[in-house]
Amino acid sequence: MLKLEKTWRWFGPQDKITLDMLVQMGVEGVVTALHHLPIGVVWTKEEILKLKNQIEAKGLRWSVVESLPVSEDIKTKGKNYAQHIENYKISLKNLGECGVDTVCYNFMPVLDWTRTDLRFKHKGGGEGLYFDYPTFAAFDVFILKRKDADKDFPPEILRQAEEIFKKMPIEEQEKLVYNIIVVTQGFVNGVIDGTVKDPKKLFLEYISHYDNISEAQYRQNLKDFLDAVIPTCEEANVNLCIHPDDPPYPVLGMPRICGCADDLRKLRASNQSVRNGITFCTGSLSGRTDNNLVEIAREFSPWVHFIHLRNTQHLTERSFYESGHLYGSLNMPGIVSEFLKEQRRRQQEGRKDLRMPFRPDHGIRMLTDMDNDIYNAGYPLIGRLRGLAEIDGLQTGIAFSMDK
Ligand code: DNO
Repeated sequence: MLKLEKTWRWFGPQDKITLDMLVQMGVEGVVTALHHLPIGVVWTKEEILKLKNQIEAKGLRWSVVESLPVSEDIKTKGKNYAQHIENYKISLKNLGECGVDTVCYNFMPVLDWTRTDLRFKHKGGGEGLYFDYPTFAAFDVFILKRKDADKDFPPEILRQAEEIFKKMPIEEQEKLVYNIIVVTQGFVNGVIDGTVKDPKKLFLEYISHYDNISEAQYRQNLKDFLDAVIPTCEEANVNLCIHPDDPPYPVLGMPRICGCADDLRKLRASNQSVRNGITFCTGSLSGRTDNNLVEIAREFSPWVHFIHLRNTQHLTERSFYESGHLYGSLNMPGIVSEFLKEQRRRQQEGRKDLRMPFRPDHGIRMLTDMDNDIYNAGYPLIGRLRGLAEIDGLQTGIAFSMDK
């Protein structure tokens, strides 16, 4: 029975969740990266094969690279632009020659994903990630004190932000800075790590690199990046797939250009190779209540090379918490059905890329996840295992009735 490949994000040999554990859990493909290498350098075949052999020795496949990070110099056309593009191309070529064929990246300025609370209490006792828009405004306007930040928020949100800020003890403010600028970024190859003395200052400096980059210019930068690397993907048989912006609209005065159907249309129009693909991240795209995810999945499924599945519960138009995998504001059966249909279409068309790897994205911290602090924020063992099992059950049921 044709089903989406079951994958799991593994943070490499340091990860407390071992490859043996993944085998036990029924994982088929591993999603990982050369996490120990700094952004911008070449991934040599030797390094790639070292990790790949480790994965394959357990009977698993290195299914997706998440991520081959795009440096700030590439995004902003900074001084190392040409060198970093060249290195990116070599890394893609090396990955392809080593048989790793799917590469995820994002094009979010400075920040990757953003949350205001990493331990939001659920009714049942579990904990998960939370994005509260007024708290984020409080961070931007009153804590970071970014110039003109107040102009970016509606008056009612600003009023709430001020209230929140007034009641926020200094330790809470520091925690918010840490949550937004450091901890969610570090393990995903962020530009600022925990060793930096004054993260706010450095962060504002990075933000200032975007002062003169308009949305149109930023789209052009993405197109230039794609036009430079996609020919290498074609030669090396590598599918590149952009991760949507999270949250999917501009934040901190910088452009964000991959957050809705229209953005994805522009992305596809800018370079029409099938290698110019998409990581369909339900959680990220759901950060806008006007995004209809089933429709977006239907429209773009031919170019989706990788799928992140998780649910969110909307609280207001822009605030939400991550509610596990099956239950929440999103129609998960509808979304999964679209990809199972796409798999069958690909089979009929004779396409080779039938795996369509999905991973349970994030998870609720629950049960023995609570016993210690050994997992990356958003990536607990039990919460994700529950998501893997739920989605696999869902897809098995749907695939069974489709093929009957
Ligand atoms: C968050 C992840 C992202 C993703 C990158 C891809 O949990 O989905 O950090 O890995 O944006 O480059």
